[in-house]
Amino acid sequence: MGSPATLWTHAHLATCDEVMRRIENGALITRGDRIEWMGPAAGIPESLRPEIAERHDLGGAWVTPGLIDCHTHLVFAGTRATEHAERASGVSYEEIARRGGGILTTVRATRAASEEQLLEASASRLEALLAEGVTTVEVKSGYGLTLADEAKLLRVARRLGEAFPVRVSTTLLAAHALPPEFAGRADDYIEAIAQDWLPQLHAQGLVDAVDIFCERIAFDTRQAERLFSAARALHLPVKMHAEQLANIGGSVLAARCGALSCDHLEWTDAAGAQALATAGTVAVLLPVAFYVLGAGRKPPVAEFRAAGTRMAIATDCNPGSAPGTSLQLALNMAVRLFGLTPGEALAGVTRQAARALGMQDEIGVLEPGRRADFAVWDIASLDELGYWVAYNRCQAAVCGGTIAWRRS
Ligand code: DI6
Ligand code: FE
Repeated sequence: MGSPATLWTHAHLATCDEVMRRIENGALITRGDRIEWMGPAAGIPESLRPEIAERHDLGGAWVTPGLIDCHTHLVFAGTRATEHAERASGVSYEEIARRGGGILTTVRATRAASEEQLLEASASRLEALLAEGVTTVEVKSGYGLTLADEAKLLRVARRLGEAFPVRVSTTLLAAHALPPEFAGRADDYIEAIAQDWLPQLHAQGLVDAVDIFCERIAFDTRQAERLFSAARALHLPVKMHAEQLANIGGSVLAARCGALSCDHLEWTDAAGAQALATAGTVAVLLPVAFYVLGAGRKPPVAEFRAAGTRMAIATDCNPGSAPGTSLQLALNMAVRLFGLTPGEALAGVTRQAARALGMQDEIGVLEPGRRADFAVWDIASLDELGYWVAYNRCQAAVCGGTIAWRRS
């Protein structure tokens, strides 16, 4: 009872729950922003029929939970097309970073950009994600690296969440690179974030989680531990970028600290996989970054499977290692390059991605009571998700029971 209900018929449902249940010839009833009922179309409860005020015929499409992009650096200014060209002629990502380019190139451009300019640039990227059926996006800071500039990035992320029906989850990644102001003083920089920036940004309601880039060219595990203890004191969840370029012990530490996710993981070993599985920390795989950097090593998917590590997939949208806004392409690459099954890849952008954001009770699965976020697909079989290469099969994206985007 209450607000009028909406009936979505002539659909095949992929619930993306633990058993990846499918309901062919199904229907959904939503009310407000929630799923109220779902099941075979023949079983629509008589009691609900009189309350249906709106109907949508989905024409035999597949419906999945709205996709979740659980790792992006969506808010940035400028491009790194020049560095991309240099890498094509053999200069490595690490070399470019060591000489003050890489992330710091984007930091300079982002500091120089106004909040409005950043909002405009990021909005067009978010629009592209939405048009692929993405209804929740995580957005990291990390291209400001001063208190004021990190706040600016996080405010843009929050404003995107207000301007779009898409849910935006924000992550403070001030520990992304050492800014020039702190050259040679990495410990002092971590202290500044831990003691000063994080509490202030949190008090402004700008931080949903805290992340750190744990690599030889960035920060070590001791510094990660320090930052995580500051996050814990504020009851904020933590995440980590680890083992993209080398293994310096990040994933084991992330697991020990109960991180929501540990991301990249090309250099993770069996012990890391086991630690993540035991802790329930999601391994977020980022195949677009793997592809763009021409990385020589793949994440240990067989070890993850053997250990029972949950695997999610994300775009890593950023101007350096993953300049793109296609979660469908990431899905295809996860299957083609990393050997995930289409089912694992689909779970990786729905149920597992929700867990990587700590939102598993709210989104990521089609189930009565959950938020009515779903994507409608112009496909005959679910295996087509992960099959097409950069060919958008999304027909409509529904956020909180309302059509947020539809193919014209
Ligand atoms: N890993 C990544 O994939 C992004 N950040 C990070 O720590 C890339 C950031 C960039 O190159 O701009
Ligand atoms: Fe990243």
